[in-house]
Amino acid sequence: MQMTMRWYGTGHDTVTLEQIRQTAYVKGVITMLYDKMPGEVWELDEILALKKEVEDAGLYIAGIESVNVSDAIKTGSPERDKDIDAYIKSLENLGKADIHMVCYNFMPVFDWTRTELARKRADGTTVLAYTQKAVDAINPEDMFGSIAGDMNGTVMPGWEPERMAKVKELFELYKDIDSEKLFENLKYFLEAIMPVCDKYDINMAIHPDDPAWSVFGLPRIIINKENVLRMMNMVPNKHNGITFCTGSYGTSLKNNLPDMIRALKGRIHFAHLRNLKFNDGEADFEESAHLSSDGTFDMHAIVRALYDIGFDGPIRPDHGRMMWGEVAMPGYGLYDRALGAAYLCGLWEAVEKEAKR
Ligand SMILES: [Mn+2]
Repeated sequence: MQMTMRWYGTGHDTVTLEQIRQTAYVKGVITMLYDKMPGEVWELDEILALKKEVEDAGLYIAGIESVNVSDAIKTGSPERDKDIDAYIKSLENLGKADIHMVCYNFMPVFDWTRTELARKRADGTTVLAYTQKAVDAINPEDMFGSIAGDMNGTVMPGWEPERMAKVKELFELYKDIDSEKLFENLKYFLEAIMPVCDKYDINMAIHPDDPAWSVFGLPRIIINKENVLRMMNMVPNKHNGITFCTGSYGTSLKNNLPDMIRALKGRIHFAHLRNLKFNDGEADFEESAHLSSDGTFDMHAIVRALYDIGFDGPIRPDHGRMMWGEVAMPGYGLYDRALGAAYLCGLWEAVEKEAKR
């Protein structure tokens, strides 16, 4: 296991590499070239400059989150081959820079959906939250406007204002895309990129859809064990793997997280660990502290399952609460993610020492 933290890059993140290194728990970062649009090539010199900056700070790049997949690839439009060529070139350059894990997602239109970015808890911290009622009451075009005021002046990946200004057109693009078509387009994409992944030993780690059900009538496919196994089996290559995000799979209480981890052994290349607290069935949940007792998940059982399958990839504490007066991108402040990293390292050490006794 490698404990990491997501870092958006100088000028984009309120957290510095020095602060991350000083946590002592976190040795690596998960980062990205922030300004790259889907379909654009990640040039080798840009990747190497990012790598040098991280290494000069005493850390290393444990993986990329994300190299984004274009709408042309997701919808299977005629321009997709050009975008896939660019994607392959980016992977090749990452491989040459000795980076071997890439997270991506295949979600239509919205990368993830929360209806509140700053729900106030009783202790004064704020958290991201979701209620189905709020989604049902809103037009997709108004989704961005309803949460934009809570972004603390940051630009949240997947929710770029330029992209959100075109939501109507985006919905138009996806109007004939159902789950089957999306699976087909994912297969086409994966088959095209596997050779370069084999050549440079790059583990592709698809991020699950969040929440794990259809919103606004858009298809969602990476949502449960059955669908993930289907995805893995349709392109049977160990480089075709997943990001196990507990906060995304866990939005559906039907998903047994430790059981899923055990079933997906060997193909989990990256883990996002966070806890959710359900307030009213599946219709209302908020992102609690990582601590098991603050939420609904048994974090010990999740870490235990990862340990048992021999997981050796990067883990990152996922979204944290906003606390201690910090102003940062919602979910991506330093303080609560540092607490999360410390807690997860503690769980890991305990599980490991117990197992070896
Ligand atoms: Mn995640």
